[in-house]
Amino acid sequence: MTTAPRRGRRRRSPRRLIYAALGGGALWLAVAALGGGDAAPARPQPATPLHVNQLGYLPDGPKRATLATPRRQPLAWRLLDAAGGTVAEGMTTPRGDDASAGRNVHVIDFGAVEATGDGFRLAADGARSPPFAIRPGLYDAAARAALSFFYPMRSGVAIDGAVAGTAYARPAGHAAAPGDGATNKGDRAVPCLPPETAAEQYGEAWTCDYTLDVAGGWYDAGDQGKYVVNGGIAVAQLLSAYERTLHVDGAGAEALGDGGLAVPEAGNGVPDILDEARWQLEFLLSMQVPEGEPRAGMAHHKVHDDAWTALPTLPHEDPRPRYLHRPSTAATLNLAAAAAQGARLYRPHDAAFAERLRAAAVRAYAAARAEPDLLPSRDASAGGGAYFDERLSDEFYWAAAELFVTTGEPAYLADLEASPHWRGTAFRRDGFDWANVAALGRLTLATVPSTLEPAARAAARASLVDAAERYLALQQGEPFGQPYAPESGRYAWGSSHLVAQNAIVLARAHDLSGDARFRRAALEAADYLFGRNALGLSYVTGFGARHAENQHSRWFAAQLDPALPHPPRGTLAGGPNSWLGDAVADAALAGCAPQLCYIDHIESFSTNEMTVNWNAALGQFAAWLAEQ
Ligand code: 9MR
Repeated sequence: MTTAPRRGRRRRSPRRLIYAALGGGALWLAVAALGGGDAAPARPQPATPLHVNQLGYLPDGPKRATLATPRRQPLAWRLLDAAGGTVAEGMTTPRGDDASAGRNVHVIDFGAVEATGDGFRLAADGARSPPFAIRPGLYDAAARAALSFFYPMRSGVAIDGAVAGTAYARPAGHAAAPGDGATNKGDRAVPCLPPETAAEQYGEAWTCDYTLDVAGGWYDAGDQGKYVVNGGIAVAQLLSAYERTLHVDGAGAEALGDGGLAVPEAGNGVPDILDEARWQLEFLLSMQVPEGEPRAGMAHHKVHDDAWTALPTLPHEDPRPRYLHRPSTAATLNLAAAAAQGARLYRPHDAAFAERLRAAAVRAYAAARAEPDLLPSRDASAGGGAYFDERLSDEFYWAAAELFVTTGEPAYLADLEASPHWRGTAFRRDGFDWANVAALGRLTLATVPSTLEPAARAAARASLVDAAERYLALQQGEPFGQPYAPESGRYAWGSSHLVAQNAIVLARAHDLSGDARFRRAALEAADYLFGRNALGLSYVTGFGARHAENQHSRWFAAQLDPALPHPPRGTLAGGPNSWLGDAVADAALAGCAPQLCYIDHIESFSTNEMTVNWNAALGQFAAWLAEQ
């Protein structure tokens, strides 16, 4: 089950990480993480105990910082300008022991400051913060970068250095046609798993007798798999960022128009974010089982290599065979939801494409209803993530919501009304993600005009505002200002995007209610992502004085090979993960308090990966931030 690393590589590769699937287990196993006598990486330490949003603060927004110190009494603080002069001063508010950081902390509130400029620092308890700005427009570049992240993630096409930046130019990955004899197999005619492999991974000798052209789409993450569930939520959040600009007065930051992003289609008359989303939607459509085949209309769960490849491996150098995995109801409903949403948004730009999306969504939804519990497998994790999910009521709800809003068909409304999510809350305390998607349906019902009855629409809106109240209350208990306090007390895999998701709910509640508390709460949530956290690190590459830059990736792998680039500016790191789950994290972080369970190391895939769904959350949030 272990994949041998490729031999005879041209590039220097000081460390290699090899994965094996655990037969019968969902976890990934790092079998050779620290080769060559490398010392285990040290436990990360903040550079200063005074933590700020390293981008800065908006003049009319909240301005808070967090100080870690053993001292229990209020302490004096000063705000210094770039020349070192005192602009403001005050006393800290002690907040006691913070379980998320494992430290005694104080909050500094300098919200009354009216000065603007760059190069401010806070000073307190003998410490100084990193520099930061107080001015408008702080998030414009971050929004553009976070949403331009997807282009260098494209599969099946050469990445143009003139668009993405010269360091990001690369040949097309997985683009070879059958018969080319290329080492890189290409996604143009991908077969289904061999039955003996399916028997091991799915418990049945499943296969198919067709191949599909599934070239295109985005690579998921640091690996080169393409997964319909994760790809679906990612594209849906990009579509939602755009859709908001159609329905919210004053929304419509230029970043979301034509020419706002670094994509090759800029200037074609179509909003760039729709150009980018289409690249992925076309891939999702290609994963649908063709008419006349068993399970026609369902979507294959995923396509990826048969075994994990070593780091680094550029997409066009991946030599492994790739297979379609068994269709799943979850993937089918993701396709239905994302395609249904796309159908209403592309109609003004390309009616034929919109119609293809609508028809595919209708077909997928019907196929999912016909086979409502075809699950992925926990054990299909050789060469790709399992994306196992066994609770599908939320996927049904999301798909029915998108189809109802797009088509107005009463049958979808009937399904919605019968869903356990129709009345219950759709917003989890811990944040929505690829496996928990009811929030996406609820956000659409609450914010997109439709033929929903006024009372039902009002209920959806009230539930959104109610969720925002709950995130606000969580945030008030967090001295670092993140609206994220998981029930278990432990931070999840991809925690940084869960902060962004809860912030998006706050932002959308502000859109609906105009309640300024929600706007301030969403703004303060950004502080955590950009450096006001226990590690004093911005989780967004290229933004902030100290930022993550070694996210787990097979091709943005500068840490392993200096000839390769770091992840692009605007890449969100997964962030602290209390469960750890890779050899580097296990060695460096054992016993960590939740916020400290993170290491900016390329081999720490459980704390420091990058993926399209996390960046979609960041991009949607940052687009809102840029507008403030
Ligand atoms: O984001 C996924 C997270 O919710 C799961 O806990 C984790 C383990 O199964 O997998 C994450 O997804 C990874 C996927 O399996 C493979 N591509 C990279 C993804 C991000 O780490």
